[in-house]
Amino acid sequence: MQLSLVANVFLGLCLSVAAYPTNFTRAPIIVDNPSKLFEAHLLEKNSTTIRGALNIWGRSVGVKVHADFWGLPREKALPYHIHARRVPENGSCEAAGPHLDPYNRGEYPPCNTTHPETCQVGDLSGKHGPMYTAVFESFEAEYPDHFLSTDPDSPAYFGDLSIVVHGTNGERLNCGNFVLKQTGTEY
Ligand SMILES: *[C@@H]1O[C@H](CO)[C@@H](O)[C@H](O)[C@H]1NC(C)=O
Ligand SMILES: *[C@@H]1O[C@H](CO)[C@@H](O)[C@H](O)[C@H]1NC(C)=O
Ligand SMILES: *[C@@H]1O[C@H](CO)[C@@H](O)[C@H](O)[C@H]1NC(C)=O
Ligand SMILES: *[C@H]1O[C@H](CO)[C@@H](O)[C@H](O)[C@H]1NC(C)=O
Ligand SMILES: [Cu+2]
Repeated sequence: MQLSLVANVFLGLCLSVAAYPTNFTRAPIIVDNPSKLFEAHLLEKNSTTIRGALNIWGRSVGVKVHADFWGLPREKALPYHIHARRVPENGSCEAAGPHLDPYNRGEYPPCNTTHPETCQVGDLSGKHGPMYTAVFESFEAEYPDHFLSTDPDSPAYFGDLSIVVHGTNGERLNCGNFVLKQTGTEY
């Protein structure tokens, strides 16, 4: 009797430990986001030519992202992400820390665009494609993302974080902090 209880507890622990990695990495779809617009502008002071901004609106399901960047190198695919810390006063993109990754995806296995729920939440270019410049030195895109939150109580909240644009070798080229631009209906 006592032995079977111990065995059951042990089995239960094993099962929960074994089951944990199968689903702890998947990002939940965020619903009922507060209707807020956040904007992150790349630094004007930065030593690169790369400038632009990311606008993100909270929606009833996830968010809408609008990316608008220029001064980019031609025929390059540049990654960009939401990073987990703010850029400090000195403008150091290094200080923005790692990606926003509330469900501990890490870098491996790499983000697969056909399964965005298994990507790091902050990995925008992994989920939606990098900034690609063919003929022009600019990049514009608009897309929905189901996994970001405009609610400060959510682990997927990005409103007090930053974006970083990377070079093809992963180096940090320019960055900027999100600020609240508008509360209420999307325009
Ligand atoms: C994993 O999935 C089970 C069953 O679907 C669920 O009860 C549990 O809450 C999930 N765990 C996590 C950490 O999401
Ligand atoms: C910039 O500021 C941050 C935070 O204060 C600090 O950790 C970092 O070392 C500074 N970097 C440079 C290049 O000054
Ligand atoms: C991404 O997922 C799809 C569908 O499951 C699969 O066919 C593909 O091989 C995956 N790509 C990579 C690079 O793992
Ligand atoms: C922007 O420029 C460099 C890359 O050229 C980057 O390493 C740095 O952190 C950024 N900040 C400033 C203030 O230049
Ligand atoms: Cu990044």
